[in-house]
Amino acid sequence: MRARLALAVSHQTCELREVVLSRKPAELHQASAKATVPVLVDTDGRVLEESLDIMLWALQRHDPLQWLPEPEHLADVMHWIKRCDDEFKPQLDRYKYPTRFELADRSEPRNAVARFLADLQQRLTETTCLSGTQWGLADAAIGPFVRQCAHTDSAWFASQPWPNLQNWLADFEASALFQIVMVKHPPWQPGQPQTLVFEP
Ligand SMILES: N[C@@H](CCC(=O)N[C@@H](CS)C(=O)NCC(=O)O)C(=O)O
Repeated sequence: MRARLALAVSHQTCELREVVLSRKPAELHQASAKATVPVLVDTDGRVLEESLDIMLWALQRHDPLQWLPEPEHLADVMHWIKRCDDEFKPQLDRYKYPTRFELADRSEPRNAVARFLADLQQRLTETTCLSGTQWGLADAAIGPFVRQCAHTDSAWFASQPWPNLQNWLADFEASALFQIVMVKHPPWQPGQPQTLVFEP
């Protein structure tokens, strides 16, 4: 979803191939040995296998809303994204699927995700958006995971003392871009007509 957000905001016309992870098509394995999603295959055959790389690829081509940080803010923005990916996301998986991790309940991963969310709340008391004064790379990279976390137990998330974070998430979910990237597509099948998305 973070990759789709950047591709959509930068209006990169893409052929979208929706993948069901339990039925990965051979073409995904051929493009990427890692075979995680998302994968982007550029017109020159270059393959990008990390969602953040896809975001940067798209925004470096066209960045009409100036999502890419100014050089002086780059380290800060990348620091938040790295914390999200390295610290928060693994705990989010444990929080979402406790039985897969042989946890008796959600309490322990909940405490872990709450620490990061509380830091985001604090950040959002200092700046309007995670990226600074306007929505940008950090917001788009982190927003989808905060959303997953919030929807795992909506009542718990709503009951936390995080008004800035709750409003930030609500604004994201109400945005036009969110509606665009949430459009559902049927799983891709070989030979089907191209599904073009994010055209200017
Ligand atoms: N760091 C990678 C993570 C990619 C990833 O793990 N994607 C998940 C879905 S969100 C996946 O493809 N899981 C299926 C699998 O690993 O087989 C990125 O951000 O692109």
